Amino acid sequence: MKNAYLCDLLERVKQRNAGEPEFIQAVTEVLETLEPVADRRQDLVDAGVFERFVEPERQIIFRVPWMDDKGTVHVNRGYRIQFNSAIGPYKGGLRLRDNVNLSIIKFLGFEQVLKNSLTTLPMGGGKGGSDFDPKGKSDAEVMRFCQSFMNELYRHIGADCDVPAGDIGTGAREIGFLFGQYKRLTNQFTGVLTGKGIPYGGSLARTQATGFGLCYFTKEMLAAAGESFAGQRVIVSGSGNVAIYAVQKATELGAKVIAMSDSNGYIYDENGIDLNWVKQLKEVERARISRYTEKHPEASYTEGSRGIWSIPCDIALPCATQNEIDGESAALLAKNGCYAVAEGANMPSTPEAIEVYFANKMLYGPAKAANAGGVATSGLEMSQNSMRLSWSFDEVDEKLHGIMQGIFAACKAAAEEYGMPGNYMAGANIAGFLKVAEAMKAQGCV
Ligand code: NDP
Ligand code: 2IT
Repeated sequence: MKNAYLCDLLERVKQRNAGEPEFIQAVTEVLETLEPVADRRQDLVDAGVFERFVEPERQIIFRVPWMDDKGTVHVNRGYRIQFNSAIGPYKGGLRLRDNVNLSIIKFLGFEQVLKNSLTTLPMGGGKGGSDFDPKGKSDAEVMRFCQSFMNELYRHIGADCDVPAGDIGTGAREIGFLFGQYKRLTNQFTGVLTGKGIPYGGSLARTQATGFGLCYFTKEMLAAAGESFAGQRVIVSGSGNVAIYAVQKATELGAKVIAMSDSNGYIYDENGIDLNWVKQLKEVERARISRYTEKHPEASYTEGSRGIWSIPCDIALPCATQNEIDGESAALLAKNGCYAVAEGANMPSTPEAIEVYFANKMLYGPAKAANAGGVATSGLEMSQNSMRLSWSFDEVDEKLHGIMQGIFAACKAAAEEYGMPGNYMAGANIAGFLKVAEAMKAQGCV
């Protein structure tokens, strides 16, 4: 990066947020790709938009005490980062995972601002969560945690203020408990959370949306290069909400998905993954992916989730977590003939991995564009809640499809306009940023 102003800003971000490696990683990538914007748009520099853009509007950290089934008290830490409200209420998921910390929630909130802008819907960006992991807890323990979490969070959120949703560890069960407690505390039935169950205001197709949207985006990216999913060998990491519906849609589009994983290890099934069995294991039994081979002894299970990237494939869809593909894994993918990576997870590729993609002229669909279908459909859930109406599955799916096509077109156009054709990472960052930046400038120094 040559732009002295952005170099200086990045230096200050690093100093001010020392000890937050994920946040610094996300900001570094974005500022580097925004260089041509800063070069051309002195007005945005003068309005302090870049400085304001990298500082969250509000950061809330709170104690979450809860009691387990044996009567022992536990104390977790809750977070909600309200990053940017220039184009709409704060919007973004809640992550429940033992490794959650301020750095992770801030990077997610920062990326969410750009992602939500790309959807074209009126949503600002935020993220939250806790270092509580629902894995291995009883339903009653999860409920008590969620109620305690909401006992503090409710005062900071609202349908026109901040609308949380799911992320890692937060699925329909958790959203239900959170919604119930919000309603009890406020005596209001509003669209304050998305990802709700269908009987109480959820949107059809929200469960499928991130995985389906990832494949709709990837389909566009492949088509622009004269390729398609048909007959391709695909690896999908993870076996949670995003991964499962990415496998379903990629298969519907003609691909053969040969591997999936969880945080313990990966399965490899040359016959194509039996998704109904994975759904039974993961969605119903909350079991480990290692049990896949009980029904498919011809498939293999290997301990350690990173090994999944050593399997030869054409297309890789990382759908587990941040930094799951490092430079070494990316080099293996390239060496084995993988020509496209599209990200269902947030920031799954390290900067070194991204360098490998570009050096090998691979197609690269960055998370904030490729996985925006989840939050886009959350936006559609908000619309339905506001209208007190609900749309059919096909109606929502069709809108999602159109939004993902629009996001790809916007990334492609911005990359070309700013002299980096084919660089959808730069295109996503620039297109997402410009809308938020214009709104921030118009609203003055706030
Ligand atoms: P889930 O909790 O449903 O599934 C997460 C999956 O990733 C599980 O298979 C989990 O394995 C695995 N995983 C989680 N953490 C790690 C880790 N540290 N190392 C290896 N594997 C891990 O979450 P989602 O499917 O909702 O989220 C997956 C990714 O997609 C996240 O990056 C999330 O931010 C992103 N995303 C989610 C959206 C949504 O709508 N849900 C929208 C956009 C992005 P295990 O079972 O062992 O925990
Ligand atoms: O990372 C994400 O975009 C999500 N976890 C979904 C957020 C949402 O508000 O639906």
